[in-house]
Amino acid sequence: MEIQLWREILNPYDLAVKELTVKFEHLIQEHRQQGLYSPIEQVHGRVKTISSILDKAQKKNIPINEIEEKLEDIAGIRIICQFVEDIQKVVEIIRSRTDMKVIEEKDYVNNMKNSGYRSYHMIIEYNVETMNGPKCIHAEIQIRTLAMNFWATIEHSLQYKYKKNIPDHIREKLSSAADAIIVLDQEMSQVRSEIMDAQNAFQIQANLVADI
Ligand code: 0O2
Repeated sequence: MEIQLWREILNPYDLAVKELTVKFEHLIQEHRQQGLYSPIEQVHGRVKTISSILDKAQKKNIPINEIEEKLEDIAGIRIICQFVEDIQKVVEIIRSRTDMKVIEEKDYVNNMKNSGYRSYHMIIEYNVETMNGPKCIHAEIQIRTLAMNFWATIEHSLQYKYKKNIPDHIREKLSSAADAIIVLDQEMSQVRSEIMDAQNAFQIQANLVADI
């Protein structure tokens, strides 16, 4: 397929990623302006690269004309939370929104993948308005803690380095690191209320200074 045609196909996904990123970033801002703790700490978005789309389609035996229908993560949003408890709050926020429709959920937070990967995935339908009119696309929202994100980022880089064949001794290290992350997230949850209070007090102070 020609590069220009790919650009046309990916344009609505690019728009969706931009819009969704702004919407979730705005939620953080709304919470902070009201001196409230935000369950969302950071938001990142990306459109899958053409080579990554083609690799995944080949791996899953998806014909080229069915890629848009069957590959649900061409548009990807990653929401990073401070605490495990925040993940459920974000899930509920997304479920209750009228501008996106949840069509699938995968809970790898409570059902860790064999690799050690943990994250909550939601596939949504989202409408964008393009030059050619409205288009409904799929997007994947991954919700995870800072600690889960640390693990997934390192593991993803290793998968890339070793072309998905990570040596056993490194796999073992990743597996024990994944267990350590579960413990870390549990320990941080135990001091959650103290941290939330401290951050709220800091935010209120910052808002007051900004108003002066
Ligand atoms: P990229 O490069 O991040 O876009 P699967 O058949 O399991 O490979 P599927 O059916 O699309 O994938 O759904 P799943 O399991 O929900 O995984 C989708 C995405 O979750 C992946 O996209 C990764 O971003 C992330 N993910 C899933 N498993 C792992 C894992 O073991 N380690 C890491 N680091 N990330 C994972 P892509 O397209 O595989 O990769």
